[in-house]
Amino acid sequence: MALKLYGTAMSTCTSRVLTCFHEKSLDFELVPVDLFAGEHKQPPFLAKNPFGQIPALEDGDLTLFESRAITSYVAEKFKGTGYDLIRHENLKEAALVKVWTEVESHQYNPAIAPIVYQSLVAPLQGKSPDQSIIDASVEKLGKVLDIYEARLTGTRYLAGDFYSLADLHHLPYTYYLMKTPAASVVNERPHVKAWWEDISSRPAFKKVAEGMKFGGK
Ligand code: GS8
Repeated sequence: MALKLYGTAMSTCTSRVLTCFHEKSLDFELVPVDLFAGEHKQPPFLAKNPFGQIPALEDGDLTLFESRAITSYVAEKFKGTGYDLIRHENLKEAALVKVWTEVESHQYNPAIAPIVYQSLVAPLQGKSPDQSIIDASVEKLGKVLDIYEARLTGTRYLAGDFYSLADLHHLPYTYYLMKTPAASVVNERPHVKAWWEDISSRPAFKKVAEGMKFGGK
């Protein structure tokens, strides 16, 4: 039975999982969830994720939510298929992949998400972007990216000289960030910029990015 992902292609967290599917060359079905109609807050979807957020995965009788938990499951279950995202044959490299996936989750995402929300989502909801939130988040993100710049001076990717789930998890939010004036925070750091250009040009992500449009942008 094919994997079923409930979500929408424009959503960052859904795109994270879709990119993983493409890296692994898996068959899957994307079941659309209409956020604008509030479908994610209705009982059928709440039965899949009680927190009422997309995406959710169904694999036979297993239901999962949390995009990063889903990608980890998929990368592990299909470790012999497609690109190895978790370095499953090397314990130390696998541990570094975990370190940098945690960094994305706890350092990078909290800094970048408010910039994307204020710049692209708030206007769609008829609200004006709050520049003070954007400015504070850009400063926070800059500090995180100073550490990335130093790291990427020594290795081509975050966990080492190999692309991994750690890099992949950054793709959707950074893709939207690069459509805003805050893109300078990436462009000003040469190793971060080269890393971004490299990871965002992988065919798996290019396919996913075609569906990532916010109000036509
Ligand atoms: C976050 C899911 C999330 O924020 C994950 O899966 O990684 N930590 C979770 N989903 C958003 C769309 S992401 O673009 C969502 O469902 N928002 C609607 C809402 O919260 O009501």
